[in-house]
Amino acid sequence: MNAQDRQARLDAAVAAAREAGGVALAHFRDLGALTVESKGVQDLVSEADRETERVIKGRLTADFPDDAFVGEETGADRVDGERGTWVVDPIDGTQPFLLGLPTWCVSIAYVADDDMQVGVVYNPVTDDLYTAQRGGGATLNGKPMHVREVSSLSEGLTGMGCSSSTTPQQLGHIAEGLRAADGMYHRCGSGALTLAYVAAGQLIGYIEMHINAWDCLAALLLIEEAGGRANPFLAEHGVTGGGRIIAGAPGVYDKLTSLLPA
Ligand code: LIP
Repeated sequence: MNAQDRQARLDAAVAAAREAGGVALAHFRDLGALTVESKGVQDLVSEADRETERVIKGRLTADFPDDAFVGEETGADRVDGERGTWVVDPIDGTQPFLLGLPTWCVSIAYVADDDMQVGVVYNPVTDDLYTAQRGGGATLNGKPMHVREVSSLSEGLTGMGCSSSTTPQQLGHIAEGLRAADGMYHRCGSGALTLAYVAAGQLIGYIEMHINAWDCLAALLLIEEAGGRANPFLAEHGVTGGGRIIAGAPGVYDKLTSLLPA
């Protein structure tokens, strides 16, 4: 992918994230009007998710009609491995969103040539915009951001994700190992936003037994372009799959990996 095409997609992703973020924020300010549906254990959805995704998909497919699209709410559209693909979670952190908590975001990734090329994570509540393009570094609100320089889990907070895909035994194993290493966990309900906190140097790492591609691909690029390390999630799971995720400062990456049960 050339630099001009990559920049055009970054610009479009930022515009789409801000436009859709405004739509989601309006719903966030009027939660009582939403009908909440369950997709499973601790897995909720509302019309806010679907409307926000429609806004993003409408803008990006109009700007780039030859691109493919994967969205948490609308699924995979023309994904064939040959086209560039948008991978989108319109509201990551649906549960905090529906509870009126501020830790949710819009996550937009662009994947081409078997690699994440563009990543945008936007929190409309705080108006914090995290962006990265492959080879171009990572920014928070337009300023360069870098992962924290640490060598021990005791030097900061480690983000953890947990869903019904994580067993009680796996969660216990992770928590026990983290505490034994004098670490401490942080969970906000949005994997994308927590990963962005790692890229910004606020947390030192993130681990979860199973996360979906639309939750994490944008933020994984943020971390890599901010000097961090991550498991080869895209190679392992593609743009529609899911699985374990390990990401963080280089000095603690191996320690983070050791926390996850086999
Ligand atoms: C969330 C993920 C997070 C996981 C939550 C939830 P959603 O995505 O970002 O990593 O721990 O259980 O799945 O459902 O809010 O889009």
